[in-house]
Amino acid sequence: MSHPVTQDSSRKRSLPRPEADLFCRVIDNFGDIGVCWRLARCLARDHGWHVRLWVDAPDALTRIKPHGAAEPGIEVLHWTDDATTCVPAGCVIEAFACDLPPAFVTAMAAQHPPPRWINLEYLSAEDWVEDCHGLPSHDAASGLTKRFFFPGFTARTGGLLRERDLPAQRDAWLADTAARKRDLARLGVTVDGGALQLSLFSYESPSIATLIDALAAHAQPVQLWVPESRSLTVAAEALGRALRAGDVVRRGALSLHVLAFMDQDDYDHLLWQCDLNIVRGEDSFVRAQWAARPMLWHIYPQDAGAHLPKLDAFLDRHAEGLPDEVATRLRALHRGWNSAAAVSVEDWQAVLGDLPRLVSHARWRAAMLAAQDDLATQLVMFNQPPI
Ligand code: TRH
Repeated sequence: MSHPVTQDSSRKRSLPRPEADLFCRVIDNFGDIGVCWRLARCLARDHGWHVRLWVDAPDALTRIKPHGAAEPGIEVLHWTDDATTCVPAGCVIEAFACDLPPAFVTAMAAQHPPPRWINLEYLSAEDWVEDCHGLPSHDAASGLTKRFFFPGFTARTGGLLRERDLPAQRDAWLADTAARKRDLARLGVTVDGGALQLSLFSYESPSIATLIDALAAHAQPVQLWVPESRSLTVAAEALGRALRAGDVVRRGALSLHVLAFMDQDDYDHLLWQCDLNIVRGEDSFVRAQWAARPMLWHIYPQDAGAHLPKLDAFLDRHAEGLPDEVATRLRALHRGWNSAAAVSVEDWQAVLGDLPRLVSHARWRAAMLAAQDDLATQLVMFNQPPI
């Protein structure tokens, strides 16, 4: 039974023909819908597009979408094959090769001219992305041409998802003590001014146990903020007790605070206020870079270490400009965290000692990346028919 999940579910007909149909299939976790929701918001807010967002698992969206008011310009629809019987928009975005409903592709082929069919790929820092970005692919069944859109870190890619005013928003929020305290208090975050601030949002990793040991032994008090997620099960094992939102556990210099899973905007606030963020996947990985703070990336694990070249390619770019010894320590931390090797307490102590240098580097990287056109802007330009 399909139940359209529209902003106004009482309305059967759709809004006027949208500029984009964006299809999202939730594989697991929150990244697929996290990226698609953010893209839809950028297209609507920064470019005035009306976006029809088709989601096969709308419940995943409710976890990350700011609660309350509808998002102007975005119509969220439950993607079940019989629900996609509408006139395709001028731009059809297939997120992460999710395979569009055949009937929808047939409807696309019946349009004259047909919509621009864009396949939004996963983000990678690898060099080959530049050669593949924008390439066409002929779909024999429909006779249509699909074009590949690769996010990336360089001018020869589709860029990174970023709201147009994000850097200014971030800096204004950080400068507004009252807003910061109010927004963080709502999340259960009370910052101890003398304590180092870290956040943890990773997959399961044996390194979480040594992170706890390293922070407990740290010379300075540390507050570790852990939203309810897959990190929590390993942290609970390491601490020998169950953990749930609202819990605070102290070990030496460390106080570990468990937070409820929050919406994307609130999670940005947590990232912005921390001194170092441990993130994962794709969207939180990008958001940590926009936070302009040091970070550790837990890449989405793949069999036989297939994810490691992607990790190394990112570190090659991310470490550009760092002193060699600092870059070496940051790589060792990433390699340890992203492999069975696990990270030693000494690895953590070395990188925590590098924080002042890593902070200035993170600020420089964020400003350099923000100088590039953001992904939604590039996609709007990419969508223009050839002259
Ligand atoms: O959840 P993820 O592991 O998603 C992954 C990746 O996207 C990966 O590339 C993909 O292959 C796999 O799914 C299928 O990590 P990611 O990408 O960081 O997405 C998490 C989303 O959750 C992101 O939009 C941030 C958001 N978030 C919240 O909204 N609230 C929170 O409290 C937290 C911690 C995260």
